[in-house]
Amino acid sequence: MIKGTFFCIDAHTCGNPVRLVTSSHPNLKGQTMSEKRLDFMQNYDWIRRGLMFEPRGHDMMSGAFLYPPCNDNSDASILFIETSGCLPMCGHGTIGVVTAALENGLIVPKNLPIDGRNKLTIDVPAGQISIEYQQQADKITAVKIFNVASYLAHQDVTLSIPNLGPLKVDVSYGGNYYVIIEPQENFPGIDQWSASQIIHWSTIVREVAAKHLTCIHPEDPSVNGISHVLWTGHPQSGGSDAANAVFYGDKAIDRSPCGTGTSARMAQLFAKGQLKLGDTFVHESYIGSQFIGRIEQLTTLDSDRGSIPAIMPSIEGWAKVFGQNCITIDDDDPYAFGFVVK
Ligand code: PYC
Repeated sequence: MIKGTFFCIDAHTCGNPVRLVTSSHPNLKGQTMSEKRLDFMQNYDWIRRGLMFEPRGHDMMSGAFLYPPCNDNSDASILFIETSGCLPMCGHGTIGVVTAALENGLIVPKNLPIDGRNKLTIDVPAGQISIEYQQQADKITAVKIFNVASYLAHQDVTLSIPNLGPLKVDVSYGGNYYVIIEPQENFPGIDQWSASQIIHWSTIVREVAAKHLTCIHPEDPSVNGISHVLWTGHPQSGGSDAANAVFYGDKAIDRSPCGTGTSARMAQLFAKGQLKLGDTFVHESYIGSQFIGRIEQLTTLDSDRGSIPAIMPSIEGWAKVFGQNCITIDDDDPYAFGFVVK
């Protein structure tokens, strides 16, 4: 029995894949994207596994469904589907989805440009985000995300990593929780480690961090857990302020500079006095592509232990659409729901 046929637009954001699924949307229960995400994870996760993992996807695959807006003042909603699960927020995914959707008439902005700036408001599981985009003829040339409130959750924690030694880390939130590791005695920087070393140590660091550190979003407990590891190092390209390699899923290094990772990194650097309100932060990916980050505003998050200082970051990047796909998930295929080679 065929389970489903999915039309998709394939794109990449600064090198990292984005598969926008444009048909066969499951009818999700809930009023908010946070509730709809939980319904998808409980009842439709086979779609994510089928479209993201091999043989239809690969280790880095990342995608999304567009849904109608949840709030009256929004233009659309996004549900993220990735090899790492259904993320509360994905920056490179948003840039790719907005580009592919606008270029194909799948989002029609409710409002005319304001002060010459094209704007959208989008509901995502982590909250409501604003977008500004630039367009030349029929192409979207840049997308800037005004992301959710981002904050430093744990500071200067020493983790004991078997066969590597102690690592001093921070944990920061930018739409997902990131363990952030800067160069130190047992880590020389991403420029000195191969991709396979980063992947090897990331799985161990994430496991150890998850055992020792609790991360629950103060305003939405369904957003919880350390999913990503962000390693830092010296930038290779001119104009970059910093470089990073973000590990996600089981074997992926983000080819883009990572939108939620860049937000988390700016929140960490702000909390440690190394960035201030209004600063820009050009962040470089493992392949040298760049996002422009900025600390737009300061805010607080309410928690049961009082208010937590946070930043409102923006991240700007570009995406290119390169193909269309019609993918069938047929359960007579032994690999219908994907596999991971470890
Ligand atoms: O850009 O936020 C991001 C992201 C998360 C995982 C991969 N990319």
